[in-house]
Amino acid sequence: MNVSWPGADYDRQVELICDQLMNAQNLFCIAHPFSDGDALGSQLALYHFCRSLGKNCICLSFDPLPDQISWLSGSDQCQNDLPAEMQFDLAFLMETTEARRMGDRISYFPRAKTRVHLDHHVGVVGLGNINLLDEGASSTCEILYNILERTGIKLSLECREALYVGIMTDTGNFRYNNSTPRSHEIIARLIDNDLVVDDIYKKVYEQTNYNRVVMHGIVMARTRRLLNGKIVASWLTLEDFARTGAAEVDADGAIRHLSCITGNEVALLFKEGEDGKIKVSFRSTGNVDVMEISRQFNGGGHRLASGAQLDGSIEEVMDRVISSVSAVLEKPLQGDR
Ligand SMILES: [Mn+2]
Repeated sequence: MNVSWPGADYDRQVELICDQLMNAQNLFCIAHPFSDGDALGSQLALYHFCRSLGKNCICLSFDPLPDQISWLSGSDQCQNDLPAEMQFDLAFLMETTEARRMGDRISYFPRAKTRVHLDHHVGVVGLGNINLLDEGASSTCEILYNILERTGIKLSLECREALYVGIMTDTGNFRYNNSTPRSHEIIARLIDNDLVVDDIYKKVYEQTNYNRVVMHGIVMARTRRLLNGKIVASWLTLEDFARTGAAEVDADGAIRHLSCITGNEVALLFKEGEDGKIKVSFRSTGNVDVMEISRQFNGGGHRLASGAQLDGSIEEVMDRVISSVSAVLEKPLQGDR
């Protein structure tokens, strides 16, 4: 069930979680595959908070971390397994939008007596004993801040940096509409007197590697326009990755070069994966609900940004997805569109 900040229901959940957090000694946290700033930021913020109180907190992370966020303090302490003999009082499931997306990682959930699920995505079903699911929050880091604030404990610089990066990246550096008065209020408290925002900005947005630039160049050079430019699409094959030496994370954000083209309503990026599946990223400029479209292919996400994974060759998958998007765009305008 979704709860909104501020409110009595929200407060009740925060208090339940604070109780569990303050009484736990051994904790772990887990997030969706391929960490982004919010997933890793929320894990590391919890890690630093726990450490400052002498608690043991293991951050589970299984995939390579993108350079943009791997500099965060504590990243090098992430582990890809839990010690077999250790008992855990509490687990935090950060941004665990769907059990299905977690794959085998779901087997870690029962290792803790109590599980707290924090998420801000749309239509998430709680997987915890205690859930705090707030679709109005900018990020999971914002939800976690609301919990940590309630403890009354002063947050360390490392903890505040991790929360800052989560809110910053999920709001597109405070450009998106999820940059609410509340998220700015939290940011003000996170900055306090010592957080160096321009250093963080440079590390997150102005440092890139050669492979990433080349991959983004390939995506841009291949851009195709369909339906009078309402759809723009591009693709990356396994051969592109092999030839350039780029990793999957280097393609992150490449879709932005497509979605900013004037007249575009839906941008699509198709990527061949090592597992033989084709990963499709959808971005809408506002009129089209791309979450609905990606659901046709068992995907999900947000109204304006979503994804799915399909079987088939890249050509077949492109045809199928482009047909579905075209069908939506060619429908006569509804009153609510
Ligand atoms: Mn998030």
